[in-house]
Order: sequence, then C-alpha cells, then structure tokens
Amino acid sequence: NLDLYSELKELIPEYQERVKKVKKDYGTVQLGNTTVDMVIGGMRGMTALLWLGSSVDPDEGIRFRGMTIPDCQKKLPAAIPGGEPMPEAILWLLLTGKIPSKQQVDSLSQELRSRATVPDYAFKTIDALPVSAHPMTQFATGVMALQTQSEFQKAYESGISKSRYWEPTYEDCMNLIARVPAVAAYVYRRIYKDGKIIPLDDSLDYGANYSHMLGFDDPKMLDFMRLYITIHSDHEGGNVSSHTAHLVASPLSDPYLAFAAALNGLAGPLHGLANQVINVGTLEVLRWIRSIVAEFGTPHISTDQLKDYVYKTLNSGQVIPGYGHGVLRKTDPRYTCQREFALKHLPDDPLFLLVSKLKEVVPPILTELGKVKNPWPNVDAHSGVLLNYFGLTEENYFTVLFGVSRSFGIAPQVCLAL
Ligand code: NMX
Ligand code: MLT
Repeated sequence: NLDLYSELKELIPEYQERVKKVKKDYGTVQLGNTTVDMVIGGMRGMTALLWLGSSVDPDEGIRFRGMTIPDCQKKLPAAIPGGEPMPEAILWLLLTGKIPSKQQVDSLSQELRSRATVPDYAFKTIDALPVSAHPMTQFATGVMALQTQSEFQKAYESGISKSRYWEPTYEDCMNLIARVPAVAAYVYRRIYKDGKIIPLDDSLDYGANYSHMLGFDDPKMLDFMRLYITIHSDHEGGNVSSHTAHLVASPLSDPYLAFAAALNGLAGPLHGLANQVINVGTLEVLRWIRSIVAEFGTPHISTDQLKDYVYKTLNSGQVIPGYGHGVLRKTDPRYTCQREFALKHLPDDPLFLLVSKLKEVVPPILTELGKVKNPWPNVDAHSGVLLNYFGLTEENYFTVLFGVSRSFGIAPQVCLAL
C-alpha cells in the first residue's frame, strides 16, 4: 500500500485479534512484583502498560519497533543521500511496525502537507496570550484551539461503532501531526521574530518544512531537524508526556486533548524542559568561556574550572540538567547520535567542545554522590548546542521542538489502543 491508512486498515483487525488472544491465553500471568519503591517512584521499573511503538532497555536505550537508532539511520529512508531518517518514516514504522519504502514515505509527506492548514482562529487564540507567556503555554493553547476540529468527537457523537474508533482517531492524529509545526513555528515567530507566518513549502518534507517555517533553511539544520524529530518521537510509555497522553486518551478524550495534556507534562523541568535548562547552563558557561578567551587568549577551559562549576550547581541544591534518567543506566543513544552529528558537522564549535568536556567531568561527580542511579548524559544534554549552532538560540523554545516530535509517538498509542 502506498498510503498509511490502507496499510493500517489491513493491520488493525489482525492486531485487535492478537491482543484479544494474548488476553485470553495469558490474562492471568503475573508480570513481576510491585515494591514500595516502585509505588513511591511513580511506577519506576513496573511493567504497567502495553506500549507498541518503542521500548527502552536500561543499558541499550531506545528501540523503535525493535530498531535501534543506528538501525533507523541505516534502514529508514532519508531525504538526502546519506542523510538522517525522515520523521515520516519513523511515523510509518511506529504505526505499522514495518520499514516504509521511499515511495511510501514521500506519499506520507505529501499527505501531511495536504492536511497542514491551520485555521486562523488557532493563531488568534495564541494572540490572546501575552507574548511573554512561555512558548510551551502558547503551543499547548494553540493545540487546544485545534481540538475544535476533532473528527473523533464528531464520529462519537454520531454513534460510531467501537471497532471503528481507530478511523477518526487516525484522522485526528494525522491532522494534528500535520498542523503542529505551523502552530509551533507561529509561537516562535511571534515571540522571537516579526510575528509573520512563513508558509509551508510544497517541495519540502515534514522535518525540513518545520525548520523552514521557523525561518531556518540551512540544509544541515533541515537534516538535523529530521534527526531531532525522529529521536524525540517516542520513549516507551513510562515517561510523563507519553504516559499522560495514554491516560488522558483512555476515557476516549480525543488525540488533541491527549496531546495537549502530554505537552503540559513535557513542560516540567525534570522532563522536556531540561533541554532549556541545560542550554541556560551552557550559555552561562559560554559567557564564562568568552571571558576566559578575552582574559587568557584561549578558548580552552580547564577541567578543574568545569568541575568547580558542576559542584557549585549541586551545592546550590540543583540537579545537573541533561544527566540521569528514570529508566536508562548508560549514556542515552539519543545523546550519542547527536554527538556523532556534531562531530560530523561542527567539530570545532566551542559549545560542542564544552558539552563533550562535561561528559567527562559530570559522571564521576554524580557517581561520587552515591545516590544517582544513572550518572550519564541523556538526550537533553546535547540538543541545545546543536540548535544554538544553527542559530536557534532561544532556549525557552526548545521544549516546543520536543513537543512537536512527541506527537508522533502518541499516534500509535491512541490509534491502536482502542
Ligand atoms: N543531578 C543531581 N542529582 C541527581 C541527578 C542529576 N542529574 N539525577 C538524579 N539525581 C538525584 C535525584 O534528585 C535523587 O536525589 P534525592 O534522593 O535526594 O531526591 C537521587 O539522585 C536518585 O534519583 P534517580 O533514581 O537516579 O533518578 P530519578 O529516576 O528519580 O529521576 C531524572 C530521573 C531524569 C528526573 C533525574 O535524573 C534528573 O533530575 N535529571 C536532571 C534533569 C534532566 O536531565 N531531565 C531530563 C530527562 C530526560 N527527558 O528527556 O525527559
Ligand atoms: C523521554 O524521552 O520521554 C525522556 O527521556 C524521559 C523518559 O523516557 O523517562
């Protein structure tokens, strides 16, 4: 099938049967013991949800439908030769479990473009907020305005049968995914630029178009955006945003409502907002680097100076943003692939060098504390420096990029959980 809907129409009845059979055959099988720590820790380490799109191994990190990030980089279609996987490809993979062909991905790009028109009142709803409102607040507000277009809500009111819930849900997911970049880009243009909307370019794929609508057309940034959306799309079901979407969708709240709720969870500094915080940190260090460069005539910061900075942060009662994780116990592969991207495209960038040095300095210090279960860097420790390099320097906006990406991971949950 060239289109995703036809592919799903074939797969979903099979999937529904499989879930029924698993329930019938294994419904009473126990899946482990619940400890007090798990309960106090908010279900830490507890197998608690059926999550189809991805799984996170503590040591190995994310697998999307069984595929690691390097697998995705090798096997999913790219927009340019040797480039990063296209977000359309990860969406196809998440929903179907199959690797799409380039033709299927191109047809999905086209479909998303054709669904991308955002009603004017969504922009006006955002305009009702003060420009000083946090970008995540403006973004979630825009998403709530889009909710008025929910197909699921209409279908439910007209009495659609339960076995067909997935169809209007799928429509909502596709419309939502197609429309969030324009809403998110408007938030950026409104807060940081001239407030003018840059229209979608019909020749560009999803990731490239989002970057274009933000106002960034450097081909390397377009490819970084594809990678960014791909790796931030999903991270199993235990994290706050994905879990929230699943929970909110369970009483048949439509995908817009579920996604807006997810965004509000993502806006917490221990979750998605950590990428903003790490950048604030690194920008402070950047200022510090500049003062060192000015004073000593060299950009090289000593390891001891960096250690002092880390201790100072910890001694003031703060966490080191970008380090640690609820599930992972090794370096996040999403950090590693961003590092590889940086090594390829910006090996000499001073902020990148600083982030690299932080990876040497921070883990031993966190280990020394004796209580941190994972002293290694997570996804948020790296994205800020790459965005900053390409000119997207407004760190308060970074979590919105994470949010746009997370709309992908939520789609399989709400479409297939029904
Ligand atoms: N810096 C300082 N202390 C830390 C850190 C860190 N990066 N990570 C964990 N700890 C502390 C934690 O605060 C807790 O202390 P206490 O017992 O005094 O409350 C102790 O170590 C044990 O925590 P863990 O079991 O290792 O971690 P937990 O699963 O509770 O939390 C995070 C996971 C991600 C919330 C935590 O590691 C953290 O706050 N990291 C910094 C924020 C961050 O980078 N968040 C982004 C996560 C990824 N994302 O994309 O959402
Ligand atoms: C995420 O991508 O959601 C974060 O890494 C948080 C998590 O998975 O717990």
